[in-house]
Amino acid sequence: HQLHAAELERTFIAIKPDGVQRGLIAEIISRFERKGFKLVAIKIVVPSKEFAEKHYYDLKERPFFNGLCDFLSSGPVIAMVWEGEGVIKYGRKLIGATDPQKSEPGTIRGDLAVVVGRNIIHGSDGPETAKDEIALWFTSSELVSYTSNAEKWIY
Ligand code: RTP
Repeated sequence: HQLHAAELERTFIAIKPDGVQRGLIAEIISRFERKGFKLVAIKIVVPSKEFAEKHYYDLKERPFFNGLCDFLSSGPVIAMVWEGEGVIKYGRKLIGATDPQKSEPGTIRGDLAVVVGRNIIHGSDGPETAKDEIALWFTSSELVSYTSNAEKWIY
């Protein structure tokens, strides 16, 4: 596999079990795709509780940590890596505020979710987290480098 150019920003995005169960996979992928971001890794997995605890390690002191990890490991999750200029920050913008009651209409959570404990999607919150989360969920051989022709018109 070709190494990706260092300047191509990548973020980790997961559709949580509620988003998968509700049939929102295509809807969510479509929003990232139409924006012009590029999908470079994708898989469906049921994370173990231990794995969920690793993913949410930074929140281990929060009162909702245990319930959150139970929830993430309760069913299939779509794990993805998206690439593109500004994808970490803008991906968060597409997703909307953590609490769906506060996320704007037009965002994924604003349009499709109601409560914070069932907010259908996760996105890395910065470059360091993105790097760590991509490494936690994917091996380097699962990340695909390819040239898309649309890129020269969108980027
Ligand atoms: P995420 O990591 O899932 O993208 O969400 P986030 O950055 O927008 O929010 P964060 O503060 O990192 O919280 C992670 C997830 O924990 C759940 N949560 N529950 N009060 C609660 O019950 C509560 N607060 C947060 C949410 O599922 C949130 O996405």
